[in-house]
Amino acid sequence: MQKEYIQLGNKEVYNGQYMLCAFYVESYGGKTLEEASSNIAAESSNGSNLKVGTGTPFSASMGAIVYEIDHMTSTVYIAYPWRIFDRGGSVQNILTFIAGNVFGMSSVKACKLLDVQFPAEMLTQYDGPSYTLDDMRKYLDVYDSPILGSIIKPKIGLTSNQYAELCYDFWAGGGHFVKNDEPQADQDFAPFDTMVKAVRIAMDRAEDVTGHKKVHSFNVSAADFDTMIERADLIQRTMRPGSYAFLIDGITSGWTAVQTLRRRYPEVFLHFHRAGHGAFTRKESPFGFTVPVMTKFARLAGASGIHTGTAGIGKMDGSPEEDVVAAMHASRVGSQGSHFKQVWSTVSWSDSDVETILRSERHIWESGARELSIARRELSQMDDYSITHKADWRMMNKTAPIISGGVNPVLIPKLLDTFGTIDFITTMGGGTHSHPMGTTAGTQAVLESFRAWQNGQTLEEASHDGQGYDVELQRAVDFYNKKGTQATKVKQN
Ligand code: CAP
Ligand code: MG
Ligand code: MG
Repeated sequence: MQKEYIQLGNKEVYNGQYMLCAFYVESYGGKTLEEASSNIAAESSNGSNLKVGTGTPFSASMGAIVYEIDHMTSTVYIAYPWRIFDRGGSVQNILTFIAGNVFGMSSVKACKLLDVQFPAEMLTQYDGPSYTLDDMRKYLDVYDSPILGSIIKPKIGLTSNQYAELCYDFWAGGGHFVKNDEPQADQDFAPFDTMVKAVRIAMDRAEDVTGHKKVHSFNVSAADFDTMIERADLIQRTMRPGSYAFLIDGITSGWTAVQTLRRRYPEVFLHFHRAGHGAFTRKESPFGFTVPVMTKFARLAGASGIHTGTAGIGKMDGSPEEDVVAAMHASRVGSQGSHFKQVWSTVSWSDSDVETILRSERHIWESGARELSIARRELSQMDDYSITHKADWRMMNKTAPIISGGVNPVLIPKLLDTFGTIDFITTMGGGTHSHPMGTTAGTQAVLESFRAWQNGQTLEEASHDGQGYDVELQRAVDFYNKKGTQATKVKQN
């Protein structure tokens, strides 16, 4: 055992100089949690599996500290002096330390990073989001509902014009936001540049017909950064400012791609798609980190929005304990994780402005989404909102939860009640393009379902009240109920 890393009860770790982590740990060969966690702390900070004679008192002070062990839950708490991380705000580097070699150690049977806490002093070293959901709301002039989005399906195989036509159909139906699907890139049957140009034409038509602005999120993930930047620049030349977002497959492209886009294009909504995360976030995975942890790092890296899951309501694995918490970590000034409270303000709690913001935001969150649009407008007139929004040196800007994956009009009320807010983006692919009357009707059913929720009506009442899109919603209710895409799925054991 490397005893120097075990410092149970050490209170220094709360002095703002340490990033705190909670790991679930199991080890092979009957090793105690002390032994296993001392090796994890060494390997994830300044050490290895053997004590070396080449260290110095300073290098020793840069070691991680195991400051608490909970034998009941097999949870170990490890504090990292954040000075060891690459200066200049590299999230990739933090994860290489704490979510790197430790997952490969032969003595460890499970090592899952359950939660992480960044001290306020550390937050100032990282970019955080620049262009936020509030900026997108302002561009779209949409405050009283989630941003209603779609993903064009089939996922791949359409030509650029066929793709753009479906964007038009969704936007013409009243939808706000369309994203490329995560694998869509530069395929020979839908070359990237012709897709972008076709989308611009479709967007112009839809804006003429509806009188409302629209946004499209283009996937700029690519083989190399030069190509990624070429695609981003092509989009900027073709689209109007504010009308586009950059989607990056953050897990398969990597954190450096995320931060490169954040730094080169601070005036663009950075859409973090997390395809591949299930390999290490699912409960069944003994190694990796959780969805709330991934979400926290995405906010630190500067994602304007990240997919945070549907809390098990849609088609993907997930739970309220993880996905609702992840949504709060993404978007709130203060959020409670499974092991730590995280405050995203870079000033101490004693700052009265921060307390006012926290109080007003808590009121908004707890008063539920129906009042959110009113409260958000009031808040935007309140002085302290300007502190949150304008002087981001006090706060790390928010990241928008993107709630997607098997969502359809029938599930919207359940989503809204589960997340208790309208301040997110939701995207529906199958849930709009499979509507028996087609994409536009699918979109109208989405609008009608949200309006039902907002008015406190059941879907049955809303689809027979002679207001809005009764038929489209009724057909959606019949179709999706038959499809058994109800919220309460029975989990396979
Ligand atoms: C949703 C989706 C998104 C998932 C990603 C898909 O399509 O486009 O990539 O939402 O999952 O390809 O499955 P549907 P998550 O609306 O047709 O399901 O949001 O959990 O990261
Ligand atoms: Mg997709
Ligand atoms: Mg109606």
